[in-house]
Amino acid sequence: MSSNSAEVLRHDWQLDEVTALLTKPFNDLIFQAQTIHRAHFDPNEVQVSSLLSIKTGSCSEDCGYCPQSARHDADLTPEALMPVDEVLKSAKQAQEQGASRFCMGAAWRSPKDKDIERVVEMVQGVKAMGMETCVTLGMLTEKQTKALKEGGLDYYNHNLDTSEDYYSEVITTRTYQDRLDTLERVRDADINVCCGGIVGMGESADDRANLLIALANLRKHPESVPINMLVQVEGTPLGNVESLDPFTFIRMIAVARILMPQSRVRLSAGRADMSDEMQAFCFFAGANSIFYGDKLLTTANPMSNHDLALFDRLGVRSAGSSYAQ
Ligand code: SAM
Ligand code: DTB
Ligand code: SF4
Repeated sequence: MSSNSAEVLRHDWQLDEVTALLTKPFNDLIFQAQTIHRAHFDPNEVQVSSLLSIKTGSCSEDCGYCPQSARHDADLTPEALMPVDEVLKSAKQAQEQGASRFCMGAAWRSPKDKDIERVVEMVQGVKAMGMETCVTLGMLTEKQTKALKEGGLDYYNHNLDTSEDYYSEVITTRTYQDRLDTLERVRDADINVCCGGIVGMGESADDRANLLIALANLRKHPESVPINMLVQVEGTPLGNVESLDPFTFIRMIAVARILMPQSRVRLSAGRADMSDEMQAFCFFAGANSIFYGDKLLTTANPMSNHDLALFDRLGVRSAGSSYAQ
């Protein structure tokens, strides 16, 4: 099956259809998502990616959820771009613990060309270890995108974060269109796209549906779709929003699976605050990827040995990362 075969993949989802899915009786929704999941993936395999913050804090953007913005007051020690050898040491450790993909994140609005040179060295080093590579560096120029591709980058993470309507409530220093433009450049350079969003930021049900629509109606579905539950960080504007009903989160995972049947749907940030049972439900709803390792970028993630024990209890194996073909 081609990764974009017309009989399977749609790019014309409408709000009424997606709302109908998100509000279906829970059992019907989960059954539908699990059925689609099984048609495309081994239901007992979950791909594991490890994250490292290679440049931390002092970011000029004002993303309301993010502890790394210089405009907020989170308790965080800024750190300059890490030396290549330290990054590679960390990647080796992640590989020894069982990660198949190493994701490097930088708190930049957009990188400088000289930053890209160092990031390319990191990508080359991680690839040489036999791991897949992902970076998230903010907005990219065409030249930078090409340099990353030539360096062997497998995935670029750039999230839409929320619906276009709600976006300006959360971020004012760059536009939704800026994000779409970077995603286009990444697609044009033939780098796999990792693109998702955050829920639990005080958005409406329509905003959640419209986020999923924006993702699924991209010209090609992102190969990797991280669904983050907001990690509420003290000192950020969203540090104290009302928590989301866990079932709403599980429904988002299920509908992401239905809309983008061949994509890896990642149960991303927020797992440290989720019960094992809730995570198991997310896997049943079609999530088949996680961030693994004791830290996300700056906040806590479940301990690796806890995740390994959970996989064991669920009979889940960690998978390579292939996109469903
Ligand atoms: N600076 C780059 C950018 O924003 O594109 C890359 C790093 S940024 C930290 C990557 C993503 O992390 C954001 O787009 C957002 O989706 C996610 N993120 C950041 N803070 C979060 C939080 N508190 N809870 C959940 N997700 C968060
Ligand atoms: C994504 O969608 N989630 C990750 C990754 N892509 C870069 C980041 C989550 C960050 C959570 C807050 C923190 O640890 O700073
Ligand atoms: Fe900066 Fe990225 Fe955080 Fe926004 S999400 S403040 S761009 S590090």
